[in-house]
Amino acid sequence: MNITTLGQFIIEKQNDFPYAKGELSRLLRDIGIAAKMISREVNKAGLTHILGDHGSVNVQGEDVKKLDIIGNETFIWALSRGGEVCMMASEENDEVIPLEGEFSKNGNYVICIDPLDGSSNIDVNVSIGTIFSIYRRISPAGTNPTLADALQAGNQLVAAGYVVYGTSTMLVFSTGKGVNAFTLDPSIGEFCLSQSMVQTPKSGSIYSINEGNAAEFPEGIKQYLSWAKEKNSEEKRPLTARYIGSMVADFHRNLLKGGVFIYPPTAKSPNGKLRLMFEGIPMAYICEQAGGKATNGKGQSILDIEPETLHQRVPVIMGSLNMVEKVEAFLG
Ligand code: AHM
Ligand code: MG
Repeated sequence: MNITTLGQFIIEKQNDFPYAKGELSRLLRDIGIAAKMISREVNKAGLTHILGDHGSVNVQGEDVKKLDIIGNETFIWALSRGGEVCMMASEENDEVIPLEGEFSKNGNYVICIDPLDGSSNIDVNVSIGTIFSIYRRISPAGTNPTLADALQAGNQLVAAGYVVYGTSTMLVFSTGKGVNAFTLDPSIGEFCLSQSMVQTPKSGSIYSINEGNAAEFPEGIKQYLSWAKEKNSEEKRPLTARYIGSMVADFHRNLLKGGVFIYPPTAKSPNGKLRLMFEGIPMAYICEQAGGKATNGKGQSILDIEPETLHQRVPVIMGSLNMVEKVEAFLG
């Protein structure tokens, strides 16, 4: 049988990992466990209206929690046990969360996480995701971690990835040597390697943007959208519009098929909607590791932005190299 489980892959590849190999291996394994637990909860989410909605008490007399809260708590639990992570920052929490496991203070890593991205799709059985990024702490091990340990630019990342809860559950991550994708086989409860060294096509036909906001987009984006819809068979236009409204799912499709994902500034959100630490940086890292490009539309790579606050937002143009450069050309 030609199957490589996540556990086997991590052990086989750990010589490629930066820093102390065993620590990052254990950390990635813990992320895999948390992802499987969240996947289980996502799969039974449709039953919550039978068992009780958020804020109510279900038939077993337990409080029913929102899936994003469950996701957050699952990661805190999974990462507190191992002792590799000293601190977590989450889209769900205003402040950083120092972990309180017995060995956490000695942990060398900080993790930033969006435990359940695509909240508008949670209740309607449409794909959602988890996004994570892993940094080496700056403060010395054994001391209390600080906000500065989390506020690091994407070019300092040790690893990043996402989980997409779609028709199947997939874990896609990079430790800086390419992108590998694993699919959860529920019959054996293991993530199995399904695509190694993923490369995104240099060009594609898909553009993904919430065009409902078009009236508020920068002029260059409006012009790009008109160009994308023009008929030009030699240049394979019009392009194809695809937008789920879950960044992980939109990004994952474009990564495999070739496309560009755009969340531009709008009059209402001058820095766009997506968060630099929890969505912009980790997805930009995967994109670039797969041969794509990720920019803020102002000539700066998302990975080079120095974060100032935990929840700051960033405009995003990411995906196939040629398609991102085309959008940039319209922005001037
Ligand atoms: P969330 O973190 O509240 O779920 O918001 C992030 C999501 C992304 O997954 C998605 O790309 C975007 O919001 C969609 O926003 P919009 O509905 O404005 O198009
Ligand atoms: Mg989010």
